[in-house]
Amino acid sequence: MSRQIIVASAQMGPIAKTEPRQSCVARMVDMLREAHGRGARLVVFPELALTSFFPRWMIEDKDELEAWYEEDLPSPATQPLFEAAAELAVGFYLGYAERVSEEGRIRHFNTSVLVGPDGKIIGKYRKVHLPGHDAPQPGRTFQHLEKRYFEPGNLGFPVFDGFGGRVGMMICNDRRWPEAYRVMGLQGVDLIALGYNTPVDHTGHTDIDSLTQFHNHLSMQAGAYQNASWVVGTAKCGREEGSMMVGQSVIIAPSGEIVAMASTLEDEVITAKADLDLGTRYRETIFDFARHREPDSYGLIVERKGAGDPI
Ligand code: CDT
Repeated sequence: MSRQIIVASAQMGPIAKTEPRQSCVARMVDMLREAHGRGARLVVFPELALTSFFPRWMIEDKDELEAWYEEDLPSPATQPLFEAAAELAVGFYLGYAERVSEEGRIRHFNTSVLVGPDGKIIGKYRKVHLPGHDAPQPGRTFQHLEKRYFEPGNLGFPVFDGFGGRVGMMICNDRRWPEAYRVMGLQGVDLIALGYNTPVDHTGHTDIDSLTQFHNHLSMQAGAYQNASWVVGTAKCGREEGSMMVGQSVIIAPSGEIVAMASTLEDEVITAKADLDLGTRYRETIFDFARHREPDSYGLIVERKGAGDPI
């Protein structure tokens, strides 16, 4: 049976601080419809796609801060997206800030969900690699306070059955860490959906700002190739509340080649036909993990949390 599907990356331009969630969702529904018109079955939206990228601000007022998070999805504001997905039979990945009551306390995560073509949630992922700081850094025009506003994800890197294959999720900074891809590669991932918000000047070293876009693609292309997986990376981009963020959302084949790339810094849909069997030629040869990986010889064995297997 053919495992070819058309996948879409639905890049978003800036979201203003005052833009209501309903407006962001309307933008996403428009793009979902456009992607459907091009035959897409899966649409990948960005990280924290329902609001402006609020970790750039130090927010001291508790109520003001809590207003950036969502509880259960679909919420009244996001319902139209879930309904459009079911109507069109198009699934999606959506990043959002999650507030949840867990282990007897309120917790906050930078989260994504994978939604099936029936509009129902297939799986959830919580961002593991939180960049930035837990306290404001003096002298910075924009803060990056993910460590203050979120806890590291506690769901590992799960891979879900869906869209004719095995689908995993990452969120932004995760894409720079090879182990994130490898944990999913070891589970036979076919396609990794990920959204990002990446300020051009995120390192604080202006002399390497010009490499931001290169490193964005370098990480995802390497992760795709070394784990024989498709990667769909979707930006929220452009000048958002004064902070310039990179675009160039991409669809990357298991060869590591970019097969589609956004050309604007605005809302833009790109699509590609993804043959989920394309990874097989790598998985059965150069990246046949069972035959060629030698974890016992690595010198350092890291135990996977919650499972006994060495990675
Ligand atoms: N959102 C996110 O994770 N952005 C980071 C850059 C910020 S580092 C202070 C990224 O890796 O793209």
